[in-house]
Amino acid sequence: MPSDNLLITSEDPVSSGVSSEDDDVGHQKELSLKKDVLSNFESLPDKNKHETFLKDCVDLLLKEAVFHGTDRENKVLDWKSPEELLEIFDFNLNGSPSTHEELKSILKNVVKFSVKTGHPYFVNQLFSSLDPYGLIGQWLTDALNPSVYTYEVSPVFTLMEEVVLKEMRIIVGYKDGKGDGIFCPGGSMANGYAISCARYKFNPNLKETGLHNFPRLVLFTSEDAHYSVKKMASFLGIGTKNVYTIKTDDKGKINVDLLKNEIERVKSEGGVPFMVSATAGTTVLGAFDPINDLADVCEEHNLWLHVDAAWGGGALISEKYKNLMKGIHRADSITWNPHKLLTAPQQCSTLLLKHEGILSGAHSANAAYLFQKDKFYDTSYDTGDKHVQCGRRADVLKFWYMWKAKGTHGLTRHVEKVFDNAEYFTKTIKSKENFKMVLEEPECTNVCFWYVPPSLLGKENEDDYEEKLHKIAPKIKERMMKDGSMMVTYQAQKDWPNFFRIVFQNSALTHDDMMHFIQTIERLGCDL
Ligand code: ABU
Repeated sequence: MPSDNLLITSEDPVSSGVSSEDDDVGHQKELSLKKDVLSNFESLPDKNKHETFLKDCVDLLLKEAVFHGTDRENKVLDWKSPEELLEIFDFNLNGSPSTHEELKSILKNVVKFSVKTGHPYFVNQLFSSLDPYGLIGQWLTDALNPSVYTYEVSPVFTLMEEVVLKEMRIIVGYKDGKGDGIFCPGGSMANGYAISCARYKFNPNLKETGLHNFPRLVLFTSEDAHYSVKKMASFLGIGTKNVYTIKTDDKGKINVDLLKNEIERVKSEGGVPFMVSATAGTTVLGAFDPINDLADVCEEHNLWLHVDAAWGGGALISEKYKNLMKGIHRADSITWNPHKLLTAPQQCSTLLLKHEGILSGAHSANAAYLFQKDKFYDTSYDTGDKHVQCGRRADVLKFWYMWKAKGTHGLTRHVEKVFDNAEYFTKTIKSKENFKMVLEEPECTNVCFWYVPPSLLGKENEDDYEEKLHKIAPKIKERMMKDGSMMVTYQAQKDWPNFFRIVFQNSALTHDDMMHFIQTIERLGCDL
């Protein structure tokens, strides 16, 4: 807890170097504790001082966060409102250092009040799970604390990134794995990079001249695409109004005929289309846009085709499911986040490109203090300048290490198991009268559905049915968070009332777990 009692004043024997004659053993102990704590400011591990502390902390994390936090017998979360948490958790920072005992107790509290996203019953987001190999890769990344801009600082990670990105391009189907790629801080940024590359390809002069005297550039995506496409268009000066969102069909896929009409309309109005951003696995419904059809349109109009496969990309690793993204090798760029379907720890996002040189052309700034051209080694390995970031985490290691641990076959088994769970869950709820699907045939492992409580069963034709159904999912969500039993998200979309979106990406889940989810929702909602 707060360590104000350890504040050292100028009168203090430790700082004055004077010890009184009647020091007893207790006082000596106190003094050595104070001395120990006073050296906390030094940023270097000291074997005598830190080895036991670090081992204790790792033990604590293993016990509390890793094993306790992922045990089905335990809660997914210990819900506290912001007011309650501010009251019981010591967030305050003050002038004096804390003891190791205090620091360990703080760690324990951080775990206690955090959501256990590795818990099998955390099915709330497009990420979950706690992969042991990914975890140790993440911890090693932090122990080495590299920044992947130059080979001199990050030799292993520089080469590792190139190997992983090439393997991913091979899986995508780019010829001989050729092209380019980067690790990005999240899928939104990867989509932003794609827009930037597409624009650079459209006219490289823009890098220096900016948008001044440029025509109105327009890009197209579906109404169900991730919101980052609009955000990034705004960030890059294109403007959200120049992102044309095309309606989706009843499966959540972009309507290609409408897209064609819109391209013609924009051209007739003096706009200049330059890009289509398709989605492979939409955020809510998990729909896959028809990539081959979009590639045909892009070829005809000379547009850059980007595929946001941040979520669905993992399915490429399975022969059984890669057909969902037929034609993806025709895309100019692809966002693929291994931290989603493949469960690498957060964050692990990539942008893959078919073309070489565009990333660097669009983003390099040749900072002479960092990317010296007269280094003693081949400076083409100083890959950092193609990123807009300078300092950059090595997100590759955890994923590469997982891949080593499981082999490509293991990653395939993982993907096929999570699809099997999604299919089993779907089949089961379809057979129940109190569950209703949003899409009859979900394509990915996010399944959207309504739970219909007994009070609303058979009342679909009543005027206030949808209004009442709209309130069911939020109430069940509140109850599950308060009892800590599971976490699944809900949303309203299009003109549908609130519905649940459950997401499967933990390959340790079983069909019994699928039944558990169904029974938990029924238990929490049967009286509504
Ligand atoms: N790309 C962010 C996805 C957020 C979510 O639905 O989990």
